[in-house]
Amino acid sequence: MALVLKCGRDERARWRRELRRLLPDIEVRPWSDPGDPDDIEFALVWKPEAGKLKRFANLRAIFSLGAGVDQIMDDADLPPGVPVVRLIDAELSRQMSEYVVLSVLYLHRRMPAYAEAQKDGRWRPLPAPDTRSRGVGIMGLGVLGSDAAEKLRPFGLALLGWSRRPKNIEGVRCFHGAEGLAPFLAETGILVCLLALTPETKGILNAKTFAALPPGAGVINCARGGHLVDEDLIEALDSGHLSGAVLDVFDPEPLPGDHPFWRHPKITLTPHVASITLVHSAAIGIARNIRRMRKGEAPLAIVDPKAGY
Ligand code: NDP
Ligand code: OXD
Repeated sequence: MALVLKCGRDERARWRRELRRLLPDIEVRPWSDPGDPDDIEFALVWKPEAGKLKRFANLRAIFSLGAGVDQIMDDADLPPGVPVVRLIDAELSRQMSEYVVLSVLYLHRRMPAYAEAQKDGRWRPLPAPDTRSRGVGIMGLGVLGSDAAEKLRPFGLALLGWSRRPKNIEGVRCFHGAEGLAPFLAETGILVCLLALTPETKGILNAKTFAALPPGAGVINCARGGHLVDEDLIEALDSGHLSGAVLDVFDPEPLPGDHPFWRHPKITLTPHVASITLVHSAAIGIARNIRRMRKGEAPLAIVDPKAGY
């Protein structure tokens, strides 16, 4: 049995080691030199080049190396009938929730304004924020969004959530679908994007969405750069309608050196590090799914090709 691996150069040896440890009879082959393509039963990939997966005629599953599968589903030429399997991993959820809690509290406690004041050497106390009335709205209540909501709950903020299908989450006022978006945004003082990127959600963080948020709102995007219309964010920040933004993801990546986000005083940015796949943890779930398939069972967390995530 052979598995073809496409990951960053730095992680290659680690993935090979972990997969061999967990599945001793598996042969791990590099993407650039997979040998006889007919030997390949499984692919473990991040951003495979479009059209390349279909060269493996005996492929049984495509495992994503990240939680977001847009980097695979973008390929219009995927081998038909082969399941794409998402990465669900407790370490990914833990890291993302840390990032969301950090960023929400950072905006809630007006840290961007204090950072500005510090630059100018100004002692400028602002009124105390009212935690109970601060609406924190999470767009995307999937694996990561629902974990972030759970981790935010103890802080006593007013939690809201928005998703495609109805949800019932303790301590979160849940909205869904196109008709749920406006009432959700109207009460959201800090907006967190943890949506899947699909044709429906592309560009959803745009001028219309920002205008529907209360004045002074903040925005956190840790999903995909494609969700955000960059110029609309800059305009909403410069007009004073939005007070600050924390961004971890961009389109394109790396963010070009001359992009205005780098030097915008109301933007805090990080280089797509909100949650990083940890090999030792992620490999366990992938090995479990391969074992399931060997027993004739379907892998867990299959992407719905119609929904695109
Ligand atoms: P899930 O698939 O579990 O959740 C996706 C969420 O998006 C679901 O709640 C889904 O709604 C919602 N959604 C999709 N389409 C729509 C729509 N048209 N309208 C409203 N809601 C919609 O994904 P994860 O939680 O695992 O991951 C979320 C994203 O986080 C990933 O897709 C990836 O882009 C990003 N990510 C970023 C990382 C980083 O380091 N910055 C690291 C890991 C992930 P429903 O629940 O109703 O289906
Ligand atoms: C992911 C990511 O999708 O790192 O896991 O962005």
